[in-house]
Amino acid sequence: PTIYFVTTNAGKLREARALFQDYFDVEQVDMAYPELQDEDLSKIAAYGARYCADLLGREVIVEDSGLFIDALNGFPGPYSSYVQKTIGNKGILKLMEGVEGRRAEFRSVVGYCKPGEEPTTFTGIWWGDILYEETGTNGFGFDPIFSYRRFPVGEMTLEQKNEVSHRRRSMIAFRDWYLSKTK
Ligand code: ITT
Ligand code: NA
Repeated sequence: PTIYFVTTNAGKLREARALFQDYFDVEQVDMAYPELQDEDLSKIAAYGARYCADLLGREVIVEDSGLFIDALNGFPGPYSSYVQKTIGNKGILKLMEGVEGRRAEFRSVVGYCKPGEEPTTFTGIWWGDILYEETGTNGFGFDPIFSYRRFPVGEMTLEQKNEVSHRRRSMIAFRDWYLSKTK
C-alpha cells in the first residue's frame, strides 16, 4: 500500500520512510495545514488529519511532535515548531543555562484519517536530557541538544535513532494497526 504523509518536514519524512520500509510506500504531500492551539498534541494531530483527508479526498497521515522540557514546565511543547524557527537550539540552551534538572521528553502523535470518517491517533514518547551544548550534526530540529542514555542524538545514525525514538513508537503503532485492519 501507499501512505500519503502530509508534512513539510524532511527529517520526519526520512525517518518515516525508513520505519515503513518493506511495509508501505510513503508519498509526501508537502503542504502546511492549520494547527489547533492546544496543549495536547493528539488533538492537533486528529484535527490536522481530518482536515487533510477531507481536503485531499484520500486517506492520509500527519504527525505532530514536540519537545517538552521539565524545567521549563513543558515548554516549548506544542510551540516547538515556532520556537525552533525563532530562538532555535541556542535559545533553548540559553533558557537552560544554570539549570541542573535537564529531563525532557519528545512526543510524536501520528494522526490517521479517511475522508468523512473519524481520525485515529498513535502516540510515542522518548525520554532524555537536554545537553549543555549543541553536539553532532545528524538528525534535525532539536536533535543536537538532546541525549538519550548519555548518547547525543546528533551523533546517532538514522537507524540508531529509529530504534528508540518517539517517532518509532508512534509510527510503528500506526503501522501495526493499519496492517491488522486491512488484512
Ligand atoms: P509539519 O509540516 O509535519 O507540521 P513541522 O516541522 O512544522 O512539520 P511540528 O509542527 O510537528 O512539525 O513541530 C515539531 C517541531 O519539533 C519541529 O520544529 C521539529 O523540527 C521538532 N522535532 C520533531 N521531532 C523531532 C525529532 O525527532 N528530533 C528533533 N526535533 C524534532
Ligand atoms: Na507544523
